[in-house]
Amino acid sequence: MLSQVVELIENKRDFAITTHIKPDGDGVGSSLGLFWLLLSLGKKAEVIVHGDVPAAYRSLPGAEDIRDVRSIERRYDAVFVIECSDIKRPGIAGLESQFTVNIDHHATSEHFGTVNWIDSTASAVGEMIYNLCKAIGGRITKEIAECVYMALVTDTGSFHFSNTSDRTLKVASELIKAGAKPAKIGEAVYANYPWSRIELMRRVLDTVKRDDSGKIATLRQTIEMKRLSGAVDGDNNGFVNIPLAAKEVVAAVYMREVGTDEYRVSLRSKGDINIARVAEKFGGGGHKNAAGLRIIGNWDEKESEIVDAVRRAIEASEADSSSNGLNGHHVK
Ligand SMILES: [Mn+2]
Repeated sequence: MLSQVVELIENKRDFAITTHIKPDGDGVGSSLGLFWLLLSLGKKAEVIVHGDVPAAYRSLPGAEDIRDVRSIERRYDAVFVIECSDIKRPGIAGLESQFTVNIDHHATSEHFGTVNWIDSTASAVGEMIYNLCKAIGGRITKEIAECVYMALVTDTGSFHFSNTSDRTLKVASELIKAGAKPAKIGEAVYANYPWSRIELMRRVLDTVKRDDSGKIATLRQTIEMKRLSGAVDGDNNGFVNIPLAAKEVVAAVYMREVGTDEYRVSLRSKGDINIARVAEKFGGGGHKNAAGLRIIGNWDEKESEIVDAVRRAIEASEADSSSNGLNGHHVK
C-alpha cells in the first residue's frame, strides 16, 4: 500500500523503474513521473524497459535516457514495476530475485511484488504517482507534471472513458498548473504517427462491415496490408474504435492476422455491454468495454463465432438495463 511505498522510498536510495513490454502512455508516463520524483528527492534512479519507447512518448522529459534492458545486471535497493499483471510482463530476466514494488491500477494484478500497491479506483497509474508525490511531500515539478499528464490523457482516452473521475480531472488541473501543456502532449499522442498509419487505416477500413442488426461492426487486417503499408507496431492503435463513431454501432470486432490461420482480436463495446465476457469465452480477457483474445482457425468461421457471442452479450445487456452511455477502457 501507499504508506509502505513512501517508507521504502524514504529509507532506500538506489532504484530502477520498469513497465510492461510495448509500453503505453501510462507505462512510460508513470515510470518517468516516478523517475523525476525520485531524482527530486535526491535518490538514484533509472528507467529500464524491454524494447524501444514508442514515438508518441519520446518527447517526454527523460525518455531519451530510458535504457533498453532484457536482463537485469545488478542489485538495486528496489525495482518499481509499473502497470504489470505479473512479474513476466516487463520481459526482463532476473527481476524475480530483486526487491520489487508492484504499482498498478488493475484489480486483476497478481500480488507478485515484495511490496504491492494496487488502487483499482485510480484512472491510471499516473494518478497514483501524483498521490505518491503528495504523500511524500514532494513538489510537482514541470517534468513530473508532463509525464503524469501523458499517463492520464492516454489511459482515459483524453478524459472520456468511464474511468475518468472528478479526481482525475482535479489531478489533471494540478498538473497543468505545474506546467504540463495539454496541446503539446495531445499532439505528441494523436498527431505524431508516420504516414504508414494512414495507408494501413485506408486498407483496414475498406474491410469494415456490419452484421444484420447493424449493431456490430467488424474490421480485418491481413499481414499483407501491413506489409503494403510499410506499417510498424502501433500504427494500428485505436483502429477498433473507429466504427463505434457510428451511433447505431454498439460493438466492434477487429481481427488482425498474425500468422497462418492465427489472429489477434480486439473487442470494444458501448455502455453496459460486457465485452470482457465474450473475450473470456475464447480464452482472452480485459475490461467491460475493451477486451482482447487470440484465436486460431478459419477466418470466416471464427469471425462469425465471435460476432454471435457479441450478439448474445448485447441481448443480455438489453435484457437487464436500458443504459447506453459511451464507455471504454484501455487494455494493457
Ligand atoms: Mn494504465
